Amino acid sequence: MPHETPWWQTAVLYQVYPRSFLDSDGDGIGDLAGLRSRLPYLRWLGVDGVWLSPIYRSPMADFGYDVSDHCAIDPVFGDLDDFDALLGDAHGQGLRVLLDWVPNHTSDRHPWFLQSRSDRSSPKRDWYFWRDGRAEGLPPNNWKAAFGGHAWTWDERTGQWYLHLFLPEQPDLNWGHPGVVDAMHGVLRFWLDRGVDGFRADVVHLIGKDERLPDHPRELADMDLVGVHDHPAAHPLLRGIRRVLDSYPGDRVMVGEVNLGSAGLLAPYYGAGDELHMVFNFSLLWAPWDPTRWAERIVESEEALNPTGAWPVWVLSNHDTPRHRDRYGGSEARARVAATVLLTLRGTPFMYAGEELGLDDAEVPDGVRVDPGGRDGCRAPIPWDDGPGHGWPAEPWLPWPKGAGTQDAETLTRDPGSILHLYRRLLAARRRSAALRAGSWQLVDAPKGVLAYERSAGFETRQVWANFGDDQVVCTPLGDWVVEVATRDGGEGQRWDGRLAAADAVVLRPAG
Ligand code: TEU
Repeated sequence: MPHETPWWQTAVLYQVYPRSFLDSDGDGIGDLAGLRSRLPYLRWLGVDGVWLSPIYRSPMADFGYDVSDHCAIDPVFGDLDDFDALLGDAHGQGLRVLLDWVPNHTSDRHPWFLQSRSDRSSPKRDWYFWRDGRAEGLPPNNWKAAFGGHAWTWDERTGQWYLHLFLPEQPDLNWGHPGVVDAMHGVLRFWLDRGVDGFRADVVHLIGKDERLPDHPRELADMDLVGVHDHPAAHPLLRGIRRVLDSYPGDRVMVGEVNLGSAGLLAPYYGAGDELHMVFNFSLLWAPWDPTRWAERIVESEEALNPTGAWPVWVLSNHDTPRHRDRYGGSEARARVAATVLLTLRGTPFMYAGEELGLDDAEVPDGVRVDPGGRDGCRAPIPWDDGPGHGWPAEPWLPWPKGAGTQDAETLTRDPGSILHLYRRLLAARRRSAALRAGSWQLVDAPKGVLAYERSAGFETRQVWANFGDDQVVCTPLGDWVVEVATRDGGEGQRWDGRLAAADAVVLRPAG
């Protein structure tokens, strides 16, 4: 069978946090109709698809990552008709749609959990993890929850503890029970039948658990279990999930969130091409602003994934971490350099809505914070214009990001020198170049403070030179190059003289 590159390997995907994208009905919370009205903007920008953080019915203890009905849209976002309209419009405009799928846990208000907790003899009892304590008042093991405290909550009615690696409102599903496997496969089918292009699977490594639930080693006891839990039981489950996706036409995709440190630990989650299609690599999201660290992590990913044909994924920001502009000291110049690297690496980049506007976080005072994990700052609403309401019909649920006064989509669209236009040029350059979309990746020797690499496919070559430093540098590339994209005004289309200002980057094509 001829091997065609699947769409998701050449795509750039864009994460939408639906509560914060755009409100259409005046409740201050973003919704599906708001997003639908901005699809032409995404098309103009040049991304290939969106991933929506959860839109299912939810009590919102974790803003949608606590699902109480997997097959209904939460009324705050709209309904299934709104979803179908969004999906139809997106497809009509050539945009793919990925949903967030939350397999590790449900809401404690999900009917499955309500049944499970109702009685020790409930047929759904073992859909979740119920255990006796080690002694009076002592939870069954030493596991800690990601948001603090024990990963166990005592349930008075049936006199046992239940497991939750996140909030007590998010009990863990027991994937060792075939009923859970069937039900969660059914959820995938429900959305695949509706036409979604795939899923982002939330903390999917956690579904594989040793059913004895042994204590976490003492030396790791204070660590977030989410970041170290790596059990072989996940792999057959992932193969089963993959078979569900593969039974549909059209290259449906699953990108998994596997929160393990290094690329070497992520590689097994691709299986032999029969588990996750892609796994988020957060190593740059966690990296300091230092080109040596970036180079190490990119090389590590290449070495871990390339030999098996596993396809890398890059991400700088998401809804769980301060935005990268913030992490780099608030510098827009650095954010421009970071964008240039993100969109020219080998692998599928995931952007986080608003990074193309160079947004930083909102300052969210203590009394206004609503997220149990304190992640409100990066979830601030997107400013669409420079009016007082920034294009929102009512005051949004969170304060505006710090730069909202000048960094709205409309203002930046009018300014060809803006970071928004830089993203657009980078996305266009990637789309036109097989070397950037799918070519090999290799480090190039560069002066201190500069990250440089070459991408090539067949006879086509591109180079990227990115100065992370605070001083101007002069680089001496081999050969003659023309600037294809520059982070600063001017220079595009001209022969490159090797000069990079402080926090400055270029994408180059061979001259002639
Ligand atoms: O996040 C999982 C995760 O490990 C984190 O980044 C999490 O924010 C951190 O451990 C909290 O201390 C995913 C989602 O992206 C996140 O929004 C959810 O809250 C979480 O799973 C639970 O579903």
